[in-house]
Amino acid sequence: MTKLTTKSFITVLQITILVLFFSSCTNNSKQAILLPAANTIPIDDDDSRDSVLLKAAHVIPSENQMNALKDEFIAFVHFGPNTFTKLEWGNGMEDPAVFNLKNLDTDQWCRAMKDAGMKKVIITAKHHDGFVLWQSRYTKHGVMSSPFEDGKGDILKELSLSCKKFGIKLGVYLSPADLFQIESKEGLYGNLSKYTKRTIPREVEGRPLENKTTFEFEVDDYNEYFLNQLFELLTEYGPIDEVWFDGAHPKRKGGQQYKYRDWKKLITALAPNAVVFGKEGTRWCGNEAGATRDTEWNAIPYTEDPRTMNLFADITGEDVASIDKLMKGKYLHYQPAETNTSIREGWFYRNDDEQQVRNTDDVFDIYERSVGGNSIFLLNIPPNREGIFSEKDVKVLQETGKRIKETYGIDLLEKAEGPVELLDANEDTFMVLDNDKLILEFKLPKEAKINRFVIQEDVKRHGERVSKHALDVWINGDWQEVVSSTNIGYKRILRFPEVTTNKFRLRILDYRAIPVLQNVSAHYYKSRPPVLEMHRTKLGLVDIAPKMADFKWNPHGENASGNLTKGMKIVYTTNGELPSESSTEYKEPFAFANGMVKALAIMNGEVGSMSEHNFGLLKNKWKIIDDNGSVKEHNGDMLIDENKDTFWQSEKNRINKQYVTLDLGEQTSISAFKYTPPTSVATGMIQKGIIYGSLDGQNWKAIENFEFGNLINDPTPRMHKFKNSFSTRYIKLMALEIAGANDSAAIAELDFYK
Ligand code: FUL
Repeated sequence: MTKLTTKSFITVLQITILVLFFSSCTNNSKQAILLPAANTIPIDDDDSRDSVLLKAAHVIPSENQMNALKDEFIAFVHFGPNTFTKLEWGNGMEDPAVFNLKNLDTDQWCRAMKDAGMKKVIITAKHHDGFVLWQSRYTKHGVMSSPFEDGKGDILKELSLSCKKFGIKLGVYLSPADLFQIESKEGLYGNLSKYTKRTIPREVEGRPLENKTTFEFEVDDYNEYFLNQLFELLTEYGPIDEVWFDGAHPKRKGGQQYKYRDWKKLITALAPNAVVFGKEGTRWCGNEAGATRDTEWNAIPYTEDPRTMNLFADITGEDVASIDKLMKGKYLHYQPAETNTSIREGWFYRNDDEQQVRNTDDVFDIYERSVGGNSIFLLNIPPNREGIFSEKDVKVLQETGKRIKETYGIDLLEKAEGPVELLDANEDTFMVLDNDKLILEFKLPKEAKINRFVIQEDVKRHGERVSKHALDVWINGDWQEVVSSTNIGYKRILRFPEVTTNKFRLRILDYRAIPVLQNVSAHYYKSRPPVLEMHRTKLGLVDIAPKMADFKWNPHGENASGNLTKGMKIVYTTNGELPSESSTEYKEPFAFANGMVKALAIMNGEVGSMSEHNFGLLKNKWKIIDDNGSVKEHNGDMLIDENKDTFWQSEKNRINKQYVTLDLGEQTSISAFKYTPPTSVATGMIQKGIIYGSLDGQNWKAIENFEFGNLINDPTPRMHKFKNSFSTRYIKLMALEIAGANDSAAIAELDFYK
C-alpha cells in the first residue's frame, strides 16, 4: 500500500513552498494538499517512486479539460466527399461535384444528439482529403465548388446555428494531413516554401473578416493556410469548444512540419474555451473500437514538457500511467482520454444495408465503460447522403439516451444517510478521507434494487488518488463484497449483479495520496433481453445465442448472463423482415445459405435489439487451390473456415504477387464479395486488389478491381458489389496494395454472394 508516512523525499524548496501554501489553505484542504496542485508537474532527478506518486496525485485538469470531462458523452460527425464516394479515405483529387448534397437537416442531427444526452459535437470541417465544409476564403476545394446550394452552402454555419438552438457545444476537426494540398499542382503542403513572417489572417478582397485580431507568425505556406482556416473557423462559427487534430497521414510530402505552438497561440486567443485533442488537451484512447482500459489514469508521464511540445505521439498500449511508466517520465501532465469510436462500421456513411450499426446494448456498454472509466465518450454518427442521420442510428441514440436517463437520472442515495459532502449535489463540496475514514457507509430509508454504484474523486482540486476500492452490500445480516475495482478519477461506474439492500459500504483499499472524494450515487439498470450473436459452421448450420457480454460483475461465481436471460425466447426471420413474437422460434441450429438472418430476444414481454447477419454462399464444397505460399499456421484453408479469428497470411516479400485461388465446387453466379480482415494482426490488410474468374481454373478473366480504406484502424468486414454479376467456378483474389506498405496479405474470411 502506498501510504504517506514519511516525506523525506521532499526537498527544502518544496517544504518552503508547502509551508507558504498551507498558510493559505482551508482546514479541510490542509490535510489533503501536500503539494501545490497543477496541470503539469516536473519530475526531479532525485524523486523516488513515492514522491512521483505523490506528484501524480496532485496533477489536476485545466478548466477546459474539466469542462470536457463534465461533457461526458459527445458526438463526432464525419461528413464530406467520402459520404458520396463510399470511401473511408479520399485521395484529395475528388471532383468537388461528388459532394452532391441536395438536403441538409442539422437540426435533426442535434435533436438526436440531445436525445442521446450528448453535450458537444465535433465535425470534420476538413478531413484528410482537404475538402472544406465551410465557405473558406483560402481554397476553392470545398462546398463552394460543389452543387450543394449552388456552391453557396455552408455546413458549418448550419450546424453552428442548430447547436445554438439545441444547446450543444461545437468542435472542429481540421485534419493536418491534406491530400488536396499534397496532390494538386499548386498545393501548399510540403511545397518547400520559406518560413517568413506572415500576418494571420491574410486579407482577401471582398471577403472582410469581422474579427479584427491579427497575429504575426514565422511560418511557411501550408502553416499559413492552416492558421488562416483556423482563424475563420474559430471566429465565424464560434464559440468553439474543441479543436480536434488527427494524427493519421495517408501520405506526406516535402518534410512538411506543423508549427503547432503557433496554432495553439491562435486557439488560445480566439477560442479560449476550446480543449485541444491530440495535443496537450485531451488524448486518443489508443483504439477506434470502443475498447477501454480497466485502469485509466489521466496523470500521464511525458519526457518533454507538454506545455511547449510541438509533436505529440499517440499514447497506446494497456499500461499508460502506472508507477513504472511514471518513473520513466520527466513531467506529469493531466490529460483525459477520449474513447472515440463510430456507431457504424467505418467513420463515413456508406449505405444502410451492409454497413452495420452498433446496437443500443453495445453503445450503452461503451458509455458505462468509458464515462464510468475516467474518460470521455466520443461517438461518431455519420450523416447519410440525404444530409440526415439514418433512422437506425437515430433509434440507437434515442434508446441509449433513454437508458442513460432512466438509469442515471435517478439516484437511489438521494435520501440516504452518509457523508453529506458526497451525497449533496454540490460540485464544490468534497470529503478528505483520512486514515479513519477509508470505509464509508450509506444507509437508505428502505430497501432498493441496485446494480450500479458511481464514485467521483475531487479531481478538479485534488487530482486522482484512489488506486483500489471495493463495494459491499448488507445482505442477510452481513456485509458481502459485490465488486472491486482499481482507480476512480473523474468517474467510476461500478457494475454488479442486481441486489436488494438498504446499506452499502465503500472501502478504499489503496491510494497514491490521501483520497478526496467528491460524489457518490447508486442506480438501478433494468436488464433487457440480450443482444444476439449468429454464427454458421462450414457445413452450413446457423446458431443464434446471446452475445457474451464483457462485464466484470460476477464475483459470486454465478453466470450473470445466464441469470439475465432466463425465460428468454429467440425469434428469427430469413426473408429480410423484422422478426416479431409470431416469427419462427429458434430452438436449435438450422441449415442456411446466402441471405439475411434477423433475430431478436423476447423476455418478460420486452423485445430486445435486433441482430442481423448477411450470410454468403455455403462453403462446404469450397477448396483452396493455390495460395502462393502461406506463413506456417496461417494456411489458405483458414480464409474459408467460417472462423474470423483464424486467418490466412501470405509469405512476405512477394510484392504484388499475394493471391489465393479457390474452387467453389460448381459454377456459381456471383454479385458481391465480403473481405473480413484479421483483427489480431494489422499487417496484412488488403486495401487494393483485383478479382479474377475462371470456368476451368486455367483461363482467367479479370472481373473487377476493389478498394477499401482505413483498414488498420478499422478492421471491420468490407463488402464489394460487382458492377455486373458473373458466373464462375474458380476465383482468384490478388492483392495489389497492402495497407501500411506491408508485403504480406491476410484474410480472416472470404464470402461470396449470389
Ligand atoms: C483517424 C482517421 O484516419 C479516420 O478517418 C477518422 O477520422 C478517425 C477519427 O481518425 O485517424
